[in-house]
Amino acid sequence: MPVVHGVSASPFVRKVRVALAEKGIDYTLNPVMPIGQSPEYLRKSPLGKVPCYEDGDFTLPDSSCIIAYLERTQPNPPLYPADAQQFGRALFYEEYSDSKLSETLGPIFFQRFVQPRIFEKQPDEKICREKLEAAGPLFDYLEGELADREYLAGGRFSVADIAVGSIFVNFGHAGEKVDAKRWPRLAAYLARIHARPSFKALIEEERKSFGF
Ligand SMILES: N[C@@H](CCC(=O)N[C@@H](CS)C(=O)NCC(=O)O)C(=O)O
Repeated sequence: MPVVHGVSASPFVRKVRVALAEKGIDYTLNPVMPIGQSPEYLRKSPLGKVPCYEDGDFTLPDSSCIIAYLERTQPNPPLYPADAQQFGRALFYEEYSDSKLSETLGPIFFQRFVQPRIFEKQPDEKICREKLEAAGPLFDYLEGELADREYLAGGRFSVADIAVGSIFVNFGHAGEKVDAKRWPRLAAYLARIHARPSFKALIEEERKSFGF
């Protein structure tokens, strides 16, 4: 059975787990922490990051690479739009989430969740306030992109929704949620995406294991 290396709280690990669930692929989770990895793990994942996917003697790091690989091994249901332009848009939303959203929302999760639980430190709320302020324009952007669409690209659930949905799970774990008065489309979209069985099962599993 394939193995996903990485802890469940990582939004990048969650991306891969959601894709596997959507495609109905069984796997086991090996909860490798993203710090102090063993030399053996670094040989599999040379950038020292989680997730890394392992199937027999095949190893592949990086959530985006892993999901693209899974699409080739198990094409149904597709997680990338067939239309060339929508395919490109889906890849861009994935990148927007993995870079811009992650850089902005990630530190809030780090302060509120990682600092107290892993490093036994109080969160720095000044950093959280600054990042929440910086998140406003990003939420405005997503609100505009969604318009009246159910999914971000291609008219169906795709890697774009996996990436965006996953980073917002961490936002929730950090005790935050998107203000539905200010960003009604984004808030409704996230509720829809997180209600899918693939996301819902992981969110419930994580909340339970974190004692929420
Ligand atoms: N582009 C990578 C990013 C993965 C990533 O940044 N993972 C974090 C945990 S959420 C990590 O392993 N950080 C450790 C490090 O940067 O050294 C992917 O999509 O898998």
